[in-house]
Amino acid sequence: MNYYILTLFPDMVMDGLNTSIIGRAKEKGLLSIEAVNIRDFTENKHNRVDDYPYGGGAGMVMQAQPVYDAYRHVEEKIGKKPRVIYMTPQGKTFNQSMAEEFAKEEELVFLCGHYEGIDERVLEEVVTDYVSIGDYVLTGGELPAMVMIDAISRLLEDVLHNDTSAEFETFHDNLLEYPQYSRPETWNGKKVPEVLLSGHHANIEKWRREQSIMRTVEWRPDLIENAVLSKKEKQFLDKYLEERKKDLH
Ligand code: 6GU
Repeated sequence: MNYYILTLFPDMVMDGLNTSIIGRAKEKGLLSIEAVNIRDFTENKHNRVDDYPYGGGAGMVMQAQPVYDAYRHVEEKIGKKPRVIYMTPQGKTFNQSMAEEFAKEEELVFLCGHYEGIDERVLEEVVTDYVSIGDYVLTGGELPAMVMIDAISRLLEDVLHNDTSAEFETFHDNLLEYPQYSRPETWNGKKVPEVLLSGHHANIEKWRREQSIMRTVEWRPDLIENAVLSKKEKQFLDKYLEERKKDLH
């Protein structure tokens, strides 16, 4: 995977992505990240990238020309039209399925805006995907791009040590993860659930799935209708919802 980030703050993204697992994946050659400074593509003496909005209004708008030339620089380097993701609170909300879809690409270009946005004409010309990371407003697209790169990169082959760990976690089957316990067996007067000490793998698996189902019902009820459940698990869910309804009355 080769990531390109079009940004006014290349140090911010490069510093953030050089640490931890993503930094190690870079060193291992599993992915590459290049930040392209949009300001390097200005054609005016003062390297200005923004100007007043036509029609008036607050704030400044990033101009089309430097954004387009920065994009073209990347396109020429790659030798084909890449997927270009514009980070904007107006976009489609990023989720795990989108991360899985983006992880299939060979190149991804992230366009990070600032100020009140970017001239619409260049967006129409280059952007293929409009993506938000949630319903709140940020000062720029750099943090969202870093969030997305983290979520996508951990799905790439060999990036995580444990090659199965991405499969058995939160959002797999649209369920939240089950609770985890480690030593000691008793901490602060609280014991680890007995079944986990039993060594009975089938029972442990069943208990974990049921915990995932209950947790999803309690914490993220919006996910449960799309959960991927076996017939037995569906029965467990129905019974749990039934009992819960009684308890609430
Ligand atoms: Cl993707 N960009 C910006 N600038 N703000 C955001 C966002 C993205 N997602 C939520 N807020």
